[in-house]
Amino acid sequence: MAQATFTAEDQKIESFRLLSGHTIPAIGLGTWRAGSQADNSVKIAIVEGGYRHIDTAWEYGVQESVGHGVKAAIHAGVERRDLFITSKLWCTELSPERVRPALLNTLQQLQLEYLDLYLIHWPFRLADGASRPPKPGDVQEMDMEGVWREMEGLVKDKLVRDIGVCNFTLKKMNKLLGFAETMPSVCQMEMHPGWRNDKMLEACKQNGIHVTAYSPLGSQEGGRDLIHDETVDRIAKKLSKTPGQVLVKWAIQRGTSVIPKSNNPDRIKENIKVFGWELPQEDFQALCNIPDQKRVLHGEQLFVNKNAGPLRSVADVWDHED
Ligand code: NDP
Ligand code: 1BO
Repeated sequence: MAQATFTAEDQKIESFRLLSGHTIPAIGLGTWRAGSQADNSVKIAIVEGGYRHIDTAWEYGVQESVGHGVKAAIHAGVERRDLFITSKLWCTELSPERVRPALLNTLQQLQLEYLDLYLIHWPFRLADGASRPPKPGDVQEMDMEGVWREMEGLVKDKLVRDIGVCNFTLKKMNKLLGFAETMPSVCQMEMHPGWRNDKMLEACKQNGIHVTAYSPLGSQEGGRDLIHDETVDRIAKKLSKTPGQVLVKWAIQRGTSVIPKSNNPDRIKENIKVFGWELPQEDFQALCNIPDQKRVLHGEQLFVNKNAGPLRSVADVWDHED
C-alpha cells in the first residue's frame, strides 16, 4: 500500500515501504537512452518536477551525466537523504570478485557515497566484449549465490541501502530465496497494460518483495506504442488526463513503483502529476484487459544464440514460464 510523503515544495508524492523498512518513491525518472541530456532531465525532474527517485544503470552509459544532474539538484537545495538513487550491476560483472569494484565504479561515476538500491540487471553472465547477439561462449556459467553474498556485503558495509534483481523468473527467484540471507527488497520487471506479468507480480507480493515496473509507457524505439492505444486514449480523455498519466497511475494502483523515462521537460513534469486522483475501478480493469500480452524487452539480442546456446530461444531466457 502506498503512503504519502511531501517534497520540499509540498507536492504530495507516494512511496512504498520495502522489506528493509526503507521507502521507495512511487515514481522515478528512467534514464535508459537519455544520452547526454540525462543531467538536464535529472535536474529538471528533481528540482522542478518534485521527483525523488532516479533509475539508472552502468549499461546506460549515462551515470556521469546523471551524477551531474543529481549534484545540481543538491546544489539547488535538495538533500541527498531525500533522494532514492537506483543503479544496476551489468552482466559482465556477474562474478563474485567483480561485484564490489563494479559498485565502486558506479558510485564514482555518479559522484555518490552510497546507492539506495543496487539491482542485478539481468540474471545472465556475459563475457567481456560479448556481441549482440552473443557468439558461442559469450553467455557463461554464473555463480548466483556467490554474487548475492557480495551484494549482501555491500549492504553490510553501507555502500548500498537495499539490493534486488531485475528480469527474474519464478524459478530464479525461488532459487535466490533459497540461499539469500538478505532478501531482495525490489524486483524490477517490464510491466505495463500490454505485458502485465501478473504471475511475477503476485509471487513477489507473496514474498513481500516490492516490484518496480519498467517501460511503463511501452518503452522506446521498437517498443509498443501504448500512448496511442485506444483504451488508454479513451480513459485519458474521459478523466481529462494524458495517456502517460493514465499508464503511470495504472502501475501505481497495481502496487508497483514506476520509472517512466523522458528527456522532455513538459513530459517529465506531466508524468508525475498522478497523485490526488484515482483511476475508477472500471477503467483500471479495462486497462488490465488489453489483449495481445507480450514482452517488449525479451532479451533475444542480448542473450540468445540459436545454434550454440546455452540460451537457444526467448523461452529459454524466461525459463519457459510465459
Ligand atoms: P518508457 O516506457 O518509460 O517510455 C519512454 C518513451 O516514452 C520515450 O520515448 C519518451 O520520449 C516517451 N514519453 C515519456 N513520457 C511521455 C508522455 N507523457 N507522452 C508521450 N511519450 C512519452 O520506456 P523505457 O524502456 O525507457 O523504460 C523506463 C525506464 O525503465 C528506463 O529508462 C530504465 O531506467 C528502466 N528500464 C529498466 C530495464 C531493466 O532491465 N531493469 C529495462 C528497460 C527499462 P521522450 O524522452 O522524448 O519524452
Ligand atoms: C540493455 C539494457 C536494457 C535496459 O535496462
